[in-house]
Amino acid sequence: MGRLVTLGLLGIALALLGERLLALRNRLKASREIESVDLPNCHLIKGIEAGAEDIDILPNGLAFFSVGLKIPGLHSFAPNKPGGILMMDLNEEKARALELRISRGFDLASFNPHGISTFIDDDDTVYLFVVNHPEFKSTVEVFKFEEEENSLLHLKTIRHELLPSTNDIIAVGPMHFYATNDHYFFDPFLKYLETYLNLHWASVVYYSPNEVKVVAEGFDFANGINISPDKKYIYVADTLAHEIHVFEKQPDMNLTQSKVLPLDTLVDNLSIDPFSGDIWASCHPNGQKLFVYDPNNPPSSEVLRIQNILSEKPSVSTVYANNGSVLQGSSVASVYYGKLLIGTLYHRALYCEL
Ligand SMILES: *[C@@H]1O[C@H](CO)[C@@H](O)[C@H](O)[C@H]1NC(C)=O
Ligand SMILES: *[C@H]1O[C@H](CO)[C@@H](O)[C@H](O)[C@H]1NC(C)=O
Repeated sequence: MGRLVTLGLLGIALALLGERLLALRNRLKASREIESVDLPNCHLIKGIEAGAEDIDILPNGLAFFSVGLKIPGLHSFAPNKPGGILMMDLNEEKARALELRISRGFDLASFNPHGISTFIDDDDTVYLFVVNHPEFKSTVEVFKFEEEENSLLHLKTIRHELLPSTNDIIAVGPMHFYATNDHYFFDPFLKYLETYLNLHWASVVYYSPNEVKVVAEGFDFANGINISPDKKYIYVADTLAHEIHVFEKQPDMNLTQSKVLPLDTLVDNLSIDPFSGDIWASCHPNGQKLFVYDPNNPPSSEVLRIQNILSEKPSVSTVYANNGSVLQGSSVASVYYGKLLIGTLYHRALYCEL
């Protein structure tokens, strides 16, 4: 009798695990293949061979790239090289990416940059916020950009218990930002379990020197975050739920949900066209290929443009799609006056004239 009960329980446990595994395959869109959508005028950017996880472009056309991200379990083409921040002037005919110098005192050896965001203060000071994973922990580094010297002056390292697994960031002040946590847990095994069990414990946190608070939660895997040009709305990509969430920003910086846009792909970074307000979403059509790297069947890339997100019927168009023969694992797409930059998690970066 006891043995029958044990067998029964074992059967139920196996069925549950099987169901979770099947659900995970769906969340990863493990069986999705894509049709190519080509852009005519594109070239790979020299000097970026091992990922350009995030890109942020200043109004004057200077683009920042965070490069060399390493995450446990994720492939890397340069596992021993620390990460860095590159800059490229999009106004130049033959724009090239140059590495920015970082001020002394900052630990470059453990620099592992992820999401980035810029903020321009009233006095024109440019702050660069960088999500960093030194020894796979999460911090936010605040730098001041010194354009004449092509350098970054390190101002502050922010650590907080509400920022256990930070992914992306959008700055809203010189020491103020919203950030996504892609997991609730800090420990790699618990993170894995959290994702596997589909707990939906990922969150968005508001940080300021005076107040730090969770302002949205219940995400499967909160990833890219950005803000509308009028600064009224915050957009959050939930990668494993295949959604973009739209929140209205309140005067106290709390967020109230105004809509959720379902998509057929794993959305990574979101960037905003400063003029039209269109959202450019860089996506992973097939998450399985991204996490289980096979050079013969590499991860693909997909860039979506979403117009009129606040309207009844937002329009979603595929601007670029590639099976990995050119670009693998697109994680960010950023536009500047008819130019499109597409970065990837651990591969190269593409520069296109639209
Ligand atoms: C990707 O597409 C190209 C043609 O566009 C094809 O030659 C190549 O075999 C495809 N690669 C994979 C991995 O499917
Ligand atoms: C995604 O893109 C945004 C905006 O360009 C950036 O701030 C963020 O760091 C990027 N990276 C990730 C991992 O979401």
